[in-house]
Parts: sequence; C-alpha cells; structure tokens
Amino acid sequence: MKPVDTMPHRRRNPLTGEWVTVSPQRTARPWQGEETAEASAPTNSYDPACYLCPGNTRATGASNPNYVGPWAFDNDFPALSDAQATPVQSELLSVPGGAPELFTASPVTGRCRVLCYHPDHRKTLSTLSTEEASAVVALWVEEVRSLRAQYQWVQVFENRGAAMGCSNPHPHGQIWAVDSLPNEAVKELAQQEAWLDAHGSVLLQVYREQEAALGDRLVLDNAHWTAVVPYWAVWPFETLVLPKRHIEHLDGLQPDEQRMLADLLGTLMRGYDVLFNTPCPYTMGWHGAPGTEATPAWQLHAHLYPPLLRSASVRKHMVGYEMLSEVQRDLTPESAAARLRDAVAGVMSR
Ligand code: H2U
Ligand code: ZN
Repeated sequence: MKPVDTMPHRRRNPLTGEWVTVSPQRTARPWQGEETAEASAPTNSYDPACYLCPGNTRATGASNPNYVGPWAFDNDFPALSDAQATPVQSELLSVPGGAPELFTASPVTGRCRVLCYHPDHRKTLSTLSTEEASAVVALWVEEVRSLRAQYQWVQVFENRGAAMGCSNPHPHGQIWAVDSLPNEAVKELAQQEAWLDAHGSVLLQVYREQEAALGDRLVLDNAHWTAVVPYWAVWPFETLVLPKRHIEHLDGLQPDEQRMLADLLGTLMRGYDVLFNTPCPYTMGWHGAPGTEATPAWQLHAHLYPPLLRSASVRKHMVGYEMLSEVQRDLTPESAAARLRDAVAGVMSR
C-alpha cells in the first residue's frame, strides 16, 4: 500500500486550482447518522399528473406535443431571461464615506431550456437504448450549437433523483445559457489557459493520457471516450468523462463520437445503478469552451457527481469543515474507481 492509501493528505484539482483533503483512514468509522430512504422508481410509462409527459398540460397551461423522441422547450419558470436589469444601487451608496464596492451587482441575461429525453415516464439515461441515448446527445449538440451563437456560457446539465432536489422523475435535463462566465467557468478557463501557456499542451488531454497510462482510476473506455474517477475527486464516486481528441464543445462532436458517448454514458449510469442497487441520483453536466471564438486551451468534459457515499441510503453531506475550510473525502478515488469499475464490468458482461 502507498501512503496515500492510508494516510491523510491533500490533492490539488488542476482544473480549478482548489485542494481537497483526503482521509482514507476514516472509511472504517461507524455510521449512526441519517439513512436516506431509497428512491422509488415510477412504474407507469405515462403519468397523467406529470408536467413533462407527452400531451400533458404544464403548470402555465401550455400543452406538451405528443413527442416521440427527445424534445426541448423554454423553461416556464426560468432562472434567467433576456430582460436587462439595471444593477441594484444600494442605498448605502449615498452614505457619506460609504464603500459602494462592497455592494457590487451586475446584470445577467440568459435563457433556460428543459430537455425531455424520452416520452416514457419510467426511463432514465441508464435504461435508454444506445439509439435512444444517441438522440439525446444529438439534441444536446443541436441546442448547444444554437445557444452558443448568442450566449457566452451554455451549461447542459441534469439533476436526477429526489436526493439532488429533482422534482420530477420523468427523464429530463436542463440547459442554462448565460451572457457572462459563471464562477466554475472562470476558474476552469484560467487554469486551462495557464497550462497551455506554460506547457504548450491541453491540460485535460495530458491528464487523460496520464490516467490511461496509470490505469488505477480508469472506469470505462471506448474508441472516443474515457471515464475516470479524477485524482482530485470530491464526491465519493465522482467521474470525469473526456473525449480522446481535442474538442471544445458538444457541437464539435462527429456522429460516431455522439454514438460512442451515448454508449459510454449508458454503461456508466448502469454501473452506478448496480453499485448502489438503486436508480442512482446525481448531478451531471458538460463544460464546454465559452463563447464562439476558438479557445484552444479548453477541452470539453462532463462532470458526474453522485451524492451517495456507501450505499443508496447513506449520502455524503458537504458540511462542517467542508463548508468552512476545505472539501474532504474519506474513500480514496482509487478505491472508488475500483468499485465502480467492477460494477461497470458486471453490467458489460450481461
Ligand atoms: P428539475 O430538473 O429540477 O425537476 O426541473 C424541471 C424544470 O422544469 C424546472 O426548472 C420546469 C421547472 O422550472 N418546469 C416548467 O418549465 N414547466 C412546468 O410546468 C413545471 C416545471
Ligand atoms: Zn412523465
């Protein structure tokens, strides 16, 4: 065993420049805390009360078409819109000797989309066929292509499961497209650009090659894609999905890459479901290059963050030291990768 398998240490996330504390010795501790109820999966292919099922009426009175493949619409309750807000001027601005820079605001405009993956209410990315999942990837590509023309940052994501605050089990994801760069984008852009300047290479390309050579954090691999538990993973079974060639955003994917991605995602998600013996909750999302100008430092990637720790009923909470000082994990990324790899291998041998 290496010291990092048993001794507390910190690892640096080169994509954000932030650190994570790893405490492998703590995996032995007993658990007397909360056990989340296991997620129950819907049993009917159509739910008359679901606002995303085909033909149903949404909360605003709009009705869904009888869609047969993936379908997207503008979120009826968008977090962002194209209406321009004048920054709110604090009343403190008028206080003599005040410090207005402590009350900084900025306008933000954007567009929010909801993407239904499939008309069947029971389906999930893990139970779609490769054909059906490829159609979802094709919709991501199409949406990203049109939204990138107008917005700086196009965030494709999915929250799955009640544990992640998802209100509806109908298979769906979202896109928030904004005219400015959010925090995570700013960090990842700065780190990737600094790497290119210093090394003349693409950070995540080099990282993927290193992980392929090392092997102990690899989970799944095909002709065009690799999934790894990153060296700096924060969530216990977090994975990073990387393309094998340099691609800036989803709209750069070739048909074969789209299909292989659908295949890899389906297998990975089935692996998660098997590992936790439940439809595994997660937040998953794509980070693609900002804007439409070439950003050679940026490599397209997806982050997959399941909140579960040791079983379907024990989730990780980001509290205490993690909120106040630094994120921390117990299980090493290497042992998480080994367990996930086994689950995925089981899925593939079926
Ligand atoms: P969740 O992934 O958090 O369940 O979100 C589903 C989205 O669907 C949510 O952002 C939108 C909500 O605003 N929605 C509609 O656009 N129309 C509706 O009739 C209900 C929900
Ligand atoms: Zn539904």
